[in-house]
Amino acid sequence: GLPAQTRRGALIVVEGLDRAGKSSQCEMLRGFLSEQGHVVKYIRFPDRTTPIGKLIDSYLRGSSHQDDHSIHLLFSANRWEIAKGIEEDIASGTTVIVDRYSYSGVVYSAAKANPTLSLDWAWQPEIGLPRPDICLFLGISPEEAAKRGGFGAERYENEAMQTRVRQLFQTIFEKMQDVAIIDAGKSMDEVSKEIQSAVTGCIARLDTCGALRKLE
Ligand code: ADP
Ligand code: 2DT
Ligand code: MG
Repeated sequence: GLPAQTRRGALIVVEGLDRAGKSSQCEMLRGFLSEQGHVVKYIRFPDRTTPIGKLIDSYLRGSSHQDDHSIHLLFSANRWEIAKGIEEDIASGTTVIVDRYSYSGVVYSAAKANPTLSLDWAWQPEIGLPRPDICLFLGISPEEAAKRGGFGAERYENEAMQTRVRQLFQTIFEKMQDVAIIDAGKSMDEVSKEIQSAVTGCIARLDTCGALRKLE
C-alpha cells in the first residue's frame, strides 16, 4: 500500500444499542490502530460539549422538553457542526473513530412512532454528511445487554424504546452497504478481534476507493 503520510484516514463508525460495548470497543480499536502507526481520533455523538450539544444533553437527562422533530434536527445539527473538522482530519491522514452517528440519529427518532417522523423523513438532514468507510454494528440480545447492568436514568433507556430501536437498526442495516454486523454478545477480546479484522480490510481498500464520500 501507499506510505501512511500520503494516504487519507478512514472514517469508522461504531453503532449499536445501549450497553452493546460501543465505547469499550472504540477505545480498544483506537489502541490497536495507534500501535499500527495510524494517527487516530475518537469522537462521539451526541457531542454534548457544544452549545447545541448542551441542549441535547439537557433533553436526554429529562431536564427539558423538545418537540420530536426539533430534537431530531438538533442531533443532526450537532453532526453538521463537526462535519468540516472530520473531513479535514480524514484528508490530512487521521483516522476518525465515531461512537454513534446518523444511524442512531434516524433509528432513535423513528422509534418514537410519531406519525410525521418516518425513517425517510429522519434521513433527509443527514444527506451530505461525511459517509463512513465502514459502519460496525454491534448487535446484542436484550438478555445479554441486561447482564451488563440495568437501564440508566436517561430518556430512551427503557425496554419499549430499546425494542423498537433494535428492530429499526435491523431494518436499516439489512439493506446498507459498508456495514459489518458483529455479534457483541461474545467476550470483549473476541468482539475486538472481529472488529480489527473488518477494519483492517476496510483500510486496505482505502488505497483504491478514492476520496471520502458523502451520505446520500
Ligand atoms: P456502550 O458504549 O455501547 O453503551 P460500553 O462500552 O459502555 O457500552 O459497555 C457497557 C458495559 O458492558 C460496561 O460495563 C462494559 O465494561 C461492559 N461490556 C462491554 N463489552 C462487553 C463484553 N463483550 N462482554 C461483557 N461485558 C462487556
Ligand atoms: P450515549 O451518549 O450514551 O451514547 O446516548 N441519539 C444519539 C439520538 O437520539 N440521536 C442521535 O443522533 C444520536 C447520535 C441515542 C445518547 C442517546 O442519544 C440517542 C442514545
Ligand atoms: Mg457508550
